[in-house]
Formats: sequence, structure tokens, C-alpha cells
Amino acid sequence: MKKLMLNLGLLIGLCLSTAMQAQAWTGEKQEKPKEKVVLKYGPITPAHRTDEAMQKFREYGLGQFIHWGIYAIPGNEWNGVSARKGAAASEWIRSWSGPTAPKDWKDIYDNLYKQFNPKDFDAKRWAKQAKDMGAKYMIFTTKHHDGFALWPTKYWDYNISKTPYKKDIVKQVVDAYTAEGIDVFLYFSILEWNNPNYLYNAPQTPEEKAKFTKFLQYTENQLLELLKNYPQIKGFWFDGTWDASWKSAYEFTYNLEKKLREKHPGLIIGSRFRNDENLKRHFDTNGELLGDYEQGWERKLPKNYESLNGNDWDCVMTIPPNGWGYMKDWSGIYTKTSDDLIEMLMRSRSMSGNFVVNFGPDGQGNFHPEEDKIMKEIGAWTKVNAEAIYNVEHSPLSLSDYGYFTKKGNTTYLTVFNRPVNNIVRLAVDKKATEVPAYVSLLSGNRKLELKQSDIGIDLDKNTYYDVILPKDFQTDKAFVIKIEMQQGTVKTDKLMDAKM
Ligand code: JFZ
Repeated sequence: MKKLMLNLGLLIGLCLSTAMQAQAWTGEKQEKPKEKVVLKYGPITPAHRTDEAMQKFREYGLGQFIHWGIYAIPGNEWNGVSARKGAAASEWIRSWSGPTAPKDWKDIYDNLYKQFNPKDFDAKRWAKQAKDMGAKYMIFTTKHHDGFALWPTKYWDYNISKTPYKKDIVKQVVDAYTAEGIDVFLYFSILEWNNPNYLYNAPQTPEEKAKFTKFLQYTENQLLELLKNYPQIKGFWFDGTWDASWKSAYEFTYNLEKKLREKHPGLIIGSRFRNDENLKRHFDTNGELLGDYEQGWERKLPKNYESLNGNDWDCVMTIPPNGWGYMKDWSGIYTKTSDDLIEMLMRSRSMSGNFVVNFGPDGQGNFHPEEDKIMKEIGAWTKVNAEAIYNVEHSPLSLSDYGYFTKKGNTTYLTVFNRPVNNIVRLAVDKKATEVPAYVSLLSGNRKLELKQSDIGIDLDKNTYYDVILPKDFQTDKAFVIKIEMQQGTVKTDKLMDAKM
């Protein structure tokens, strides 16, 4: 039995990355059955909620994710040994095993909370920094897979009140960000590695069933506790919902989602909370989204707008390749630059999605110095280009190699990442379009730009072209936005004579 447990531990440890891959979201369109199947545990909310909370969600544009917990103490290494080449990413370090892992590692980890005392933690400073970056919402880890709760939960002793720090961290974060006008969503992992009542497989025996029922009740208690303690929150961001145990509890999870929504009108829940009775996650058996927005875009982006089927979505992104919690050492790996992140932000916005950048503060409550720098750089950019980022949506203009289009009413924005060598930005407009560019300017400095139609007249081309001339004296090393006012009108095309062939 002991050997089995050991093997299981090893297996879980080593296969976590593989397991994640098996989970990996492909972004492919969900297959729909020919005839709609009647489901008892399908979606609870309509496909495209039109209430105020959801309308605001669509306007957010940029978000901040924060992964913080006990794993911030090791910071992805222990006694000088980096876990980076092992199985575990930063916040997964508890699952470290194999020859590189310290002896009794899980035991060491499970006692680290006795040292958790972040003397520099200042939620107001974090919130101020997030606001300066331009974040309109934030997602905060209340409890990750290690089960440690950053709020003083009544339902499990392994929580912040048992650390030398003692004070409620979730409350400070919710209050400080809300005061800055940033909406707060709470990250919550269902899966718990060290909870004796948690099961990976679907419960079979009466003992297992009794245990898992206790676990489900505990989860419900904690979620209701969070809603009661922090009524300002706008939504939950669920994780760790992929195990067969949770999937088998679809009747319970359906009722729980209903309960949470009744207690908290307007609550936003993504597609990673529960599955239907056929164990379909994210999308149900009929291909309908389960939850209010598609929550599968983790460190990846949709290939195009059409593939999203009009669903709301957000993308959450790490700065290092993977690793959400604090990593002491950023050397030897590619870490995304503010330019990379701004590019992904605008790519997301051009497909009507939100983009959420993750930060992992250290054990004292400080961001990595590089994270401080990235926040500042993104902030400098979002300040100047706010109009093109917030409260905008996908534009029907043809995709462009210069950058990404976003749109609000009659105004279209082109964020240019690739500046043409001849300084002529050529916009393709369908010859049958009923709206055409009428006035263009540089968003930064509000400088009017020359616009002319260039109907280059290639046979079989459905488009005509509008040229925007960039002044040679306009120099920048960052992406910039061309603001295009569209006007009702039809396109004039030059046609001289068709050749006889
Ligand atoms: C999960 C966590 O395991 C991870 O530690 C982090 O908190 C992240 C935000 O969420 O990781 C996942 C979950 C789902 C997928 C990928 C990574 N997925 O569906 O592709």
C-alpha cells in the first residue's frame, strides 16, 4: 500500500506536466451534435449576458492576475537547488519529486506557512501600481492547489490566521483594488493536494463517497464564505476542476453555481467551473458555453475572431514561459517584454477579448524588479493609447499586417506594430462597404494625417485602398495608434476599360 502511495505520488509529480498537456485547450470549435440533446445540467446563464456587470467585463481590456501564496517563499528553488528543470513550476513546487527534490520535501513545504510573514506587503501600493499599469480588473489567488487559504477561513486550519502574519490578505486586496476602481475576481482552486477528503478519481466505495461529500460541502462553505466576506467581488476564476472526482459531481456543482448566482446577482463565472452530465467541460454536449465567458485561453490566443463564435473570453498570460508564482531567478529563460505583452493585449482586443498579465510577488510582498519595470512600461503605453484599448471591440475591417484593429462606434483604431518603410499605411476596404475612412490622425498628440484613396485596380480584388501617410518626422520605438474616423458612404472605384481576353 505504501509503495502504491509512493508510486502514485511520483506519478502525480512527474506526470503533472503531461496531465496539463492532456488538459490543454486546443481552441478548436466544439463539435455540435446534429440534434440538440436535452441536458439537465447545461448552462445556467444565457450565452451572451447583456446585464451591466457583463457589459463592463467586455470593456475592461486589460487585467492583472496575482499568484501569491506559500510558494512565494521558495520562489521556485530550495537551498540553492532550482526546481526549474524538475517537474514543478513555481506554484507547483510542492509536487516536486524525483532525484532533485529535497528529502521530505512535501513535509517541509507543508510547514512553510509558519514562516509566512510578508513584512513589505501593502495592498494599496499593489493596487496603485495596477491602476498605473492600466488594469481595470484583477484576479487574486485566494487558495491554490496546495490548499493554503489567504483568508481566515472557518472551514480549514491551513490558512493565513495560523501564520506569523495573521491578518486577512484577501480582504486587504479586495478593499485596496476596489478603492482604486479596479474590479476584483477571486481565483479559487477546487483541487487540493493535501486535503484528506479530496479524491482524484470518482468516488466508488461508500467510504469514498462519504469523504468526497464532505469535501464538496467544504468547497461550498468556503465559496459562500468568500461571497459573504467580500461582497464587492465581481466574479470567481475557478481552477483545478479537471479531476474525475469533481467531474462526477455535476449535479452538486450545477446546484452550487445556481446558489452562488442567487446570493450574488451579476456574479461572473468562466467556463472552467463545472461540466454537464456527459462530463463535457467548457462547452456542453451541444457545444454551448458553460459559464459567462470562455476561460480556456491560458498562455495562448485564439487563431482568429470567427473561431470564437461570438463568445466572451479572456487570455491569462505569464511573463516567464510558465510559472505563475514568484520565481527568484529569471536568468536563462525568455521573459516577455512590455512590447510582447502590449502586442498580445491589442491582438486580444482586436478579437473582443480581455488580456490579463500575471505577476507573482515574493515572500515579503514585493514584485520582482522586472515586474515593477514591466508594469510601468505598460502603463506609459496604455495612458497614451487608452482610447484604442478600453471599451472597444472587434472591427470588421480586413486584417492587416501592420497591426491590429479595434473599434468603438464610428471610430476605428489601428495599432501599428510593423511600420512600413515607405511610411504609407494602406487600408483595405471592401468595395461594397457602406462605411469608409474620412479623417485620420495619430492618437498620440492628436496629429492629423493625410489620407487618400489609392484604387490600385487589381482584377478580382474585392477591395479598394485608403492610404494613410505617416510623417517622416514622427519617430517612435513603440507601437502607435492611428485613429480612423469612418463615415457613411460608398466607395468610388476607378474602372477604365476591361481588356478582351
Ligand atoms: C492552472 C494552474 O495549475 C496553474 O498553477 C495556474 O494557477 C494557472 C492559472 O492555472 O494551470 C492550468 C490550467 C488549465 C490549463 C493550463 C494550465 N489549460 O486548460 O490549458
